[in-house]
Order: sequence, then C-alpha cells, then structure tokens
Amino acid sequence: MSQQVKSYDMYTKQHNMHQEVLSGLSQDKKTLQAKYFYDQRGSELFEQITRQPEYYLTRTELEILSQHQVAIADCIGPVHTLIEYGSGSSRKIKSLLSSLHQLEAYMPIDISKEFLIQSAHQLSQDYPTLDIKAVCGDYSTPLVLPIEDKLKKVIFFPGSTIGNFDPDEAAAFLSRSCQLLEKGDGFLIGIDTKKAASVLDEAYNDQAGVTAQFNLNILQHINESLEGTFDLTWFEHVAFYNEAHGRVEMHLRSRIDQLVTVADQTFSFKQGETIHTENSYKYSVDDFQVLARQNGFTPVTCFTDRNQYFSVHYLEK
Ligand code: AVJ
Repeated sequence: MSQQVKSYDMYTKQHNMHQEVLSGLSQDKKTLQAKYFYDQRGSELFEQITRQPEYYLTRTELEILSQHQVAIADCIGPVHTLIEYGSGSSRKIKSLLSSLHQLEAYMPIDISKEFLIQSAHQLSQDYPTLDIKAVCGDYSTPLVLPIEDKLKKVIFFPGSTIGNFDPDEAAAFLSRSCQLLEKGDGFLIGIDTKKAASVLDEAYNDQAGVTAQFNLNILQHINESLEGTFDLTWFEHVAFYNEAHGRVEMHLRSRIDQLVTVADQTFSFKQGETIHTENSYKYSVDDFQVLARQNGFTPVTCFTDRNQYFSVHYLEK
C-alpha cells in the first residue's frame, strides 16, 4: 500500500441511514435519498451506467474536460489542492491532475468507503508525487475537511450530481461550499442541461437495463444494512423527464399489494404505489449561473460540447 494515500473516515453510516430511510418510507409519498444507491455494488453499477450508449452525460463531460484541458487549467491558474465531491472511480479527475498548474494535493470525497479507498490507491500509482487524502464523508451535510485555508483550493463536482439536490438544497450546498473557500478559490462543476425529453428518457432507461438494476439495488442495500425484507422481484424501475420541474425522476413501483419490514418497522405498499428514489435536475447555462451568483460565486467560464448536452462551469469566490 502506498504511503502517499491517507484516509479519513467522517461518515457514521448506520445512524444516519437508519433514521433517514425509516423517515423516508413513513412519508405519504414514500422517498429514499439518492445517496443510498452507492454501496459497493451500487457504485459498480453506476460505473456501468456511465458506459451505456444512451447515458451521454459522462461521455460528454469527459469529452469537454479533455477538449478544453488547457483552457481550463489556464483559467484556474496555479492551485495547491483539488477537492472532488463524489469521486467514485476517480475517472474524470485524470485530465485535471495532468494539466492543472502546480497541483500538490488531491482530496477525493465519497460516501462509498471501500470504493473510494481502492480508487485512491489506484490513482496514486499514476501520480506518485501527488499527496492524496481520501475522505469518506457525506457532502450533502456540512463537513469539516482536513485542509489548510491559505493555500489555493479548487472544488471539482462533476457528473451533474448537484442535480440530485432540490433547488433549495442545491443553493444551500453551493453557499456552504463557498464558505469553505477563500477569495480567489474556485469551483469547477459539471451540469447536465435541459434538452428534448426523449433524449433524457432514454438516458435513464437504457436498453441493457443497467439503470433498472442500479435503481433496484437501493432496496438490496437497505436489506443488507437495515435488515430489510424487500423482494426485488416485486418492484419495477420507472424513470421519466418531468418537464414542469426540469428534472428526471426515478421511482420504484410496487407490482402488487405487499408488506415490507425494515429495522422492525412494517410498511405497506399498494399495487402501483412508488418509492421516489431520485431527482436529477437539469439546468440551462443561464439558470445555473443565476443560482451560482445567488450563492456567493462569480461565474468565470462555461465550457460545453457542440450539442450543448452538458456544461462544465468554472466559478470563483
Ligand atoms: C450520478 C447523480 C449524476 O443523476 O444522472 C444515473 C445518477 N441515476 N442514472 C444522474 C444516475 C440514474 C446520476 N448522477
């Protein structure tokens, strides 16, 4: 194991998950938070989603990052520490690690611990002089990070993952991130744009059924972590673009009337009733720049692909 990877565990999964899952399932309209997709299997399934032909997001973002690699590095300028929220497999960071000026340290943050640590060690092989601090944490809540204030920092938040937050949560998240930064520090964020419903519907309903497996896996994760009795064969994947709200919604629909127990609490499902498992909000370039300005940032540049399917914004505090 390499010396250059340090890890920090700042996530108390059992406690939070127990309370949040039970309260979500007790609502009139049952919900689960999207972060509970990401156990080891869920992180692997998400990796597979990113390789599906219909799921244009990751491919397009990678293309933007590599095409504009030099412009992005120049626009950011010298930077000491790069922080990444939801680093997953750390696949997107590579073009930045290679091109940013004077980078010394990389801090990947993810909720999926083993996946995070594996990825950090793998990355250290390719970047042997980089100081890597892997933080297992839930960035949807306030986090105190092991960083030094005076050195220039950039936060990287790719994948349009901010789209999983409702607009008011996204605003709170941006303003919390801004407080973590000093004047002159930056925020590089990937945002999926609004587009034809058919393109979005296909992206979240791939032919191979990987997104369906990913969605259902949240029930398996609950079964394993909270002694749940979900039978995955009695739920089905539903995903569609809700144009009025500018978001893709994912649900799990009960195929029958049934009872399910989680951590000694029993929940009843009517046939056709759904658990809302994810929102994935889409933002036009202007929408997002307004949101950024309202929460302490100055938009500097926005990079997109030729179809304007995806955008990467650089913001400064
Ligand atoms: C990782 C949150 C960006 O919302 O597109 C992929 C997760 N859900 N397919 C997204 C996801 C269904 C993804 N994010």
